[in-house]
Amino acid sequence: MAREIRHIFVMTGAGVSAPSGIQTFRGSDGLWNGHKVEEVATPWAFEENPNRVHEFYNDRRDDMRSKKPNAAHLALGRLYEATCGMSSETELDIDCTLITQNIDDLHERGGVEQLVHMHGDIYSRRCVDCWHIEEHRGNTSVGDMCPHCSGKIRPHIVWFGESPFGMEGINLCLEKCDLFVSIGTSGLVAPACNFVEIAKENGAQTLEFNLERTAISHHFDECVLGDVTDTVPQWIDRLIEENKTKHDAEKPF
Ligand code: BJW
Repeated sequence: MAREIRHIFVMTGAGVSAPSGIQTFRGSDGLWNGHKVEEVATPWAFEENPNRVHEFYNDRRDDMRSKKPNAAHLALGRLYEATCGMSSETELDIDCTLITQNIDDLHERGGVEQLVHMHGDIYSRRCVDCWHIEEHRGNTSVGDMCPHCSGKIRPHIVWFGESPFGMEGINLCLEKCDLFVSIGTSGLVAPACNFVEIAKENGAQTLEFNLERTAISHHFDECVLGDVTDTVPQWIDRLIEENKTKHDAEKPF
């Protein structure tokens, strides 16, 4: 029998922001289609040509500024409010951890106040020497220096060959979650593509949302095919409704 859901782990990828007009990475209209990954998303690329890398992220930041959260972001904001919101008694007796591989801020603007950006965040930059991190919403250029140690500045983004952020907390959540949900990711990039197997080994139910089957679909108990702006709000409405009833029934009065 499936165990009761007390902890949900939601991981999102580029597919959740695609309906907002932010390009995904792979596929015929993907970002990597116009760029060589190794020229812009590796530490070696930055060493060799920092100007090109800054321009790549400056352009993407400019593009992202006008984008708005879509129905899937807003639904996840509702889930956040119902499970982790600021009110002393949340609607559901469930907690939820949200992790995104995306570097945009559409989850935050959709109402999720706390989440881990495991591949970094396009509105932050850091010093390559002392790791001073600062929020920065404008452009960065090669001449910009760290205010603390005058070191070189780079995007606060995880490139290939670098360690994703928050892995310790992610591993703990993968061990304890009862439901692991993957939304809009191709399952081609490690370590995120391995999370479903870890959660499953620890007894979690697993659920995938995508337009099509992915490289990791066979690991999931259930795959819901369709646009995330339809499928995710439907799932979250149902989850809240079903669990609210349970939560109310458990109250003594
Ligand atoms: C919809 C939809 C709609 C669309 N509705 N669905 C050889 C050499 C060097 C490294 C390696 C190597 N072999 C393996 C590695 C490891 C490497 C890796 O996995 N490489 C593979 C590509 C082979 N990984 C790493 O290097 C990572 N680090 C690491 O492993 O460190 C070791 C370590 C592990 C654990 C602990 C400690 C240490 C780092 C990976 C960094 C990834 N960085 C990027 C770019 C930076 C951010 C940026 O510039 O934006 O992150 S790559 C890019 O891919 C980006 C994404 O976050 C990531 C995942 O992509 P995502 O989100 O899945 O997007 P897509 O485009 O692939 O898929 C979109 C999906 O949405 C599709 O399935 C669509 O169908 C779907 N979709 N519209 C529903 N409307």
